[in-house]
Amino acid sequence: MAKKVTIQILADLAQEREERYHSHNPLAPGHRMCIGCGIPPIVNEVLLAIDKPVVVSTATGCLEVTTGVYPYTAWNTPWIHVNFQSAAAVIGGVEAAYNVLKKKGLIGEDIEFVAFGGDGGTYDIGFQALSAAVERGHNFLYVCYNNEGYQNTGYQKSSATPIGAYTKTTPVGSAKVGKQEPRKDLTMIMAAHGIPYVAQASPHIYRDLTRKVKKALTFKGPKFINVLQPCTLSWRFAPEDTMRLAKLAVETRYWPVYEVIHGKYWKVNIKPKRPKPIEEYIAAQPRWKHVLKYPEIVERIQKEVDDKWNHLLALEEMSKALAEKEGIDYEALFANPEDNKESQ
Ligand SMILES: Cc1ncc(C[n+]2csc(CCOP(=O)(O)OP(=O)(O)O)c2C)c(N)n1
Ligand code: SF4
Repeated sequence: MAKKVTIQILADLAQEREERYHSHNPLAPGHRMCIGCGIPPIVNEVLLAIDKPVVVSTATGCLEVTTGVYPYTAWNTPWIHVNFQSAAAVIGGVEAAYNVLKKKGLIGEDIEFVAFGGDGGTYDIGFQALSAAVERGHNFLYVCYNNEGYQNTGYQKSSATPIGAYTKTTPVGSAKVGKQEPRKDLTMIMAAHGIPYVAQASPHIYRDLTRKVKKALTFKGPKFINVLQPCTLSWRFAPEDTMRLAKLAVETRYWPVYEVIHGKYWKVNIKPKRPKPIEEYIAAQPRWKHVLKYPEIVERIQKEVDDKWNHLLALEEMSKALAEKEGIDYEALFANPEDNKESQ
């Protein structure tokens, strides 16, 4: 009897989850992203963390081409695809129009505005539009799903591609071994805009990502979250290893997860006690593992990782001291928004 009841409960739970997935999931199943692609969990975690109606804009890229193949759509929420460089400009325009309609009493409900762009559409071609939209102070959240290359067009390098990685435009040969330049640090650049909230996140720590979205939305004005997104096809790992790759990126400190409030207060969310060497992360990716034959390149990558990590820790320490000087409760600044709700 007990067994039968348990099976029924599990069946009900599965049914409920299924219904929730189909009725509330902002990005429905049936899109055409590659098996194991890191984009769908990121988009779903971000949008499921938002309790209000949402309008989404996306730049051209894998997310867009796989979710809006005419006459189908995977979007269960109002969605605008715009040209490659304009996701931030367009969501800013939509938010401005909404403000006018709200002022005229033509819209009553509160709506959130979210833009998604790949690293090509965010670090490179959409950067000017993004920087301008946040400078204008529009109230929106921009999420970069960062797969470190232009994947939709077959993997060309972007300014997020790491040193030594193979791409179609940074081949590996006797003259040059993959990409020569280090990754652009867009999260730092966005923090330098002094906007209310900036963060880095990883899809394998989905609770952290959810919390960051909720935290971001407690601020009015522009917010930016940069999420590392392992790309099965171009990084060339097995589809079941997506979250393992994301985890390794954090464990090696290649992708620190942290948040910045008003460009002033910094908090590193995860500090691996025994950080893994960068070789482990590199070795897991056929797009990159050729560099293991070149100790000087590995050393350069490890140095980049260590320098950035130490810089982040220094910023964290400095902001703690600053908060103290200003009489601000540093821990309260980064408190979980759900905790605040409970204590109200
Ligand atoms: C102005 C312009 N240049 C180039 C293209 C071709 N194009 C479409 S998607 C894309 C790559 C997008 O890369 P990214 O933003 O990193 O997103 P991902 O494909 O990785 O999702 C390119 C180069 C375009 N659509 N418009
Ligand atoms: S190419 Fe990469 S980013 Fe694009 S859908 Fe496939 S796995 Fe995802």
